[in-house]
Amino acid sequence: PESDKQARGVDVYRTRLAHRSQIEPRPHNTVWGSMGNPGPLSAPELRHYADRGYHTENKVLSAADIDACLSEVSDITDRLGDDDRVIRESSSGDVRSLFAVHKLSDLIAEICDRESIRGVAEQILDDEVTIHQSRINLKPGFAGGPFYWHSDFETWHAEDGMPAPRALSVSLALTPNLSTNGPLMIIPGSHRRFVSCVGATPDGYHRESLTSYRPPFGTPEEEDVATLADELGIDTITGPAGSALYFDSNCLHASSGNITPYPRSNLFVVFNAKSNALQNPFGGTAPRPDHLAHR
Ligand code: 6CS
Ligand code: FE
Repeated sequence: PESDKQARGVDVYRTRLAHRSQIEPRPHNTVWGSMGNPGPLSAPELRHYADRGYHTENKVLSAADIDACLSEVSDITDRLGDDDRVIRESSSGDVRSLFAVHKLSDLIAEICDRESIRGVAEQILDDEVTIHQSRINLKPGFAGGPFYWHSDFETWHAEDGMPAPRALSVSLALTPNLSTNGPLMIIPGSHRRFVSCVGATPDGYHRESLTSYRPPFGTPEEEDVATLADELGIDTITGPAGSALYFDSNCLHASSGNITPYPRSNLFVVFNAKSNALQNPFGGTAPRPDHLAHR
């Protein structure tokens, strides 16, 4: 069984192979420890998270936090110009993502460290946590590009050497996330399956993957997305500015482009359990730079 394989140190999340394999059950838990772990979430909220793969909360950030974050981001992008941490839309040149924001801004570092944010991650992961990655995704009005279906864990396992899905993301809305401006879509319960992706990944691939609307590697087969969507449905995560979405690292998720006049800007913080420290990438590539995967 899977637990024996894990005990022998065999990789139970094989991906980026030449041929697609099946959709496999995830051998690890979603909520580590127990539903009685102390922390901000109630036991029913933890059970819902274990079942569907995410939890939402309003008013996690104040209006002052949001204004401060947005003005920091525009100062930082002005200052950095063409730095690797700044990812631009291939068509318009607008900023699409800004990585390592908790290292670029003391204010954002302080926000990430709050009980309502880091505390929830520690409760769900039942461990001390480190920040694996932080970023702001800006989806400007009229010109925001989509993000194709993927599991973040699949990428972090293959390209960063994250051993197990003992990690989660917190997405903090800096603008309203409307049904129309490219909100996150999640296949609820997909975090309990592992969908492997086809194709050996080239070194330096992150330069392409972060700007591509549908990257050639780390992208599940359409048939697999359809199978899971038919079985489990698709949830659209909307919420006012200041709301938070906590979601498992292995949820299949995506978002559409934004052609409304209303930007959709979110601060993402990825927490990884200390006991799940990065190893060599499981997809056989060289490790990605520190601003994408802090070691
Ligand atoms: O490559 C990565 O690490 C990332 N890419 C996507 C599309 N989502 C999560 C993460 O930032
Ligand atoms: Fe993602």
